[in-house]
Amino acid sequence: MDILKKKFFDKSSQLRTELKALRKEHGQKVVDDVNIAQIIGGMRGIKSMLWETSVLDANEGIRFRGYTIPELKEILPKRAPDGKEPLPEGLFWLMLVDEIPTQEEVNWLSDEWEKRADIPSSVFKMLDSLPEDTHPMSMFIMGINALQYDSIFAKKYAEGMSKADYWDATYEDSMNLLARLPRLAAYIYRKVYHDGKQIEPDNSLDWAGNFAHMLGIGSEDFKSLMRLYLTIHADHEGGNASAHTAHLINSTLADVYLSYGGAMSSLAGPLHGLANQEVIKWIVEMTEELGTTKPTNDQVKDYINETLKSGKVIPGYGHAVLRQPDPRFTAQRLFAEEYIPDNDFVKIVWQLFEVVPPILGALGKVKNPWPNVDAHSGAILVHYGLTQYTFYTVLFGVSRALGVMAASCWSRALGLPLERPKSVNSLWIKEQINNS
Ligand code: HAX
Repeated sequence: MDILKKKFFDKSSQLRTELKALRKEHGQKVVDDVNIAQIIGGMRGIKSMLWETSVLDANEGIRFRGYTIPELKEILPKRAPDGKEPLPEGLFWLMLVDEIPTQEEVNWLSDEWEKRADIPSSVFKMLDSLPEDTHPMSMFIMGINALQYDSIFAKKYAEGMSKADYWDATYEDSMNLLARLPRLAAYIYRKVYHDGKQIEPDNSLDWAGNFAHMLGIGSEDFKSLMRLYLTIHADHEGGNASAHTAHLINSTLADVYLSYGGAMSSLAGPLHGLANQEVIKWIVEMTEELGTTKPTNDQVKDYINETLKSGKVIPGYGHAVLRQPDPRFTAQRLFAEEYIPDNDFVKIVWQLFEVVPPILGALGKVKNPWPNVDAHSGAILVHYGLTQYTFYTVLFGVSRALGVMAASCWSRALGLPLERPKSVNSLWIKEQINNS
């Protein structure tokens, strides 16, 4: 058994025993109320699922196993020569076993993923057969599903695997799929935007650095950006649409290829991960309409009001849980301040941070007028030459895999059951009101 798997087995066995006892002794304790607005309003805030890897606070933002993003930037292992940004391998380790890994442990994980990264040519052939205008996220989802034939969980289940071994097969599938995702995503990028001229992996690099290399943007600064980007987008507790989709599908004992593929379908919606492409598209259209990349605040205000008047949302602003600027936005802002402070699009992103919140606040209905994770990424990616914004949600998806896979391992190790909340109809709601 490898070192990470052994640690995971020990930790998850212990929690499984604890949770069993806790449920037996305290299972009937009431911990939350639900009101009608929550039922009609997309189950907002209803506490109803177990998710170990991260917790989101409305004001403070995300904590991964108790650590904020600035703390992770300090303590997760890094890589020379830049050595400033955390390695996503370290975050996966932390989410999976609740320990900050050593440099050696992270190097082991990079090597392990490198060994597992091969993708069969049948998957590439399938992608090559798709119509040229297929959206990269659809290609990504099809690629993930095309890899499912190789699921260890699915094979072992068909052979009669014991419940006690579900965690093991899920761990192996998760490690294999995580290893393959940068290659799959880079293949799609090079196929769609660079005439199919592929770049072979550089196995001396780490997971994110190699991804940057295979995309064809090999500068050290871009590799650093990818390390940061793939770390901060990884997990946002379990209730967000992509993570929750994975959790629901995986609870049926569908393997992680199927559940993560489903998560990516959720991420592909414009109210969720597709917002990152919508933000830069909206900014580029603004500069084109105004004829300048250095607009005044009044010009920007007019453009925002025009967007709102036409019945659209301001992409990159608002959040279902957060009530402050998203720390993932701030992390990207700090990166841009350090590396590319003079970029015009970056400056527009900062200008929007000043101009948008008062306008959204004045509408009186927007619960969070502050920027979310998607408000910043596009401007930085464009600077480094990744201008093809229809690819941006794939980048987000590669990162989200870290959280979804770690959480899926925990779900199977803890023996979490099939998810099955109760739905109600409007008649039932009216009866509750009349009976109260
Ligand atoms: N621009 C304009 N109106 C907005 C708004 C925005 N950025 N954010 C919220 N509102 C509106 C809502 O559309 C809603 O209007 P109606 O009552 O007329 O339907 C009202 O304000 C109340 O919404 P809310 O309770 O504040 O927000 P929700 O929890 O319902 O929705 C969203 C959260 C993120 C979907 C929302 O803020 C939004 O649409 N933002 C723009 C899209 C976006 O950036 N999405 C990415 C979110 C982060 C993420 O998941 N990244 O992957």
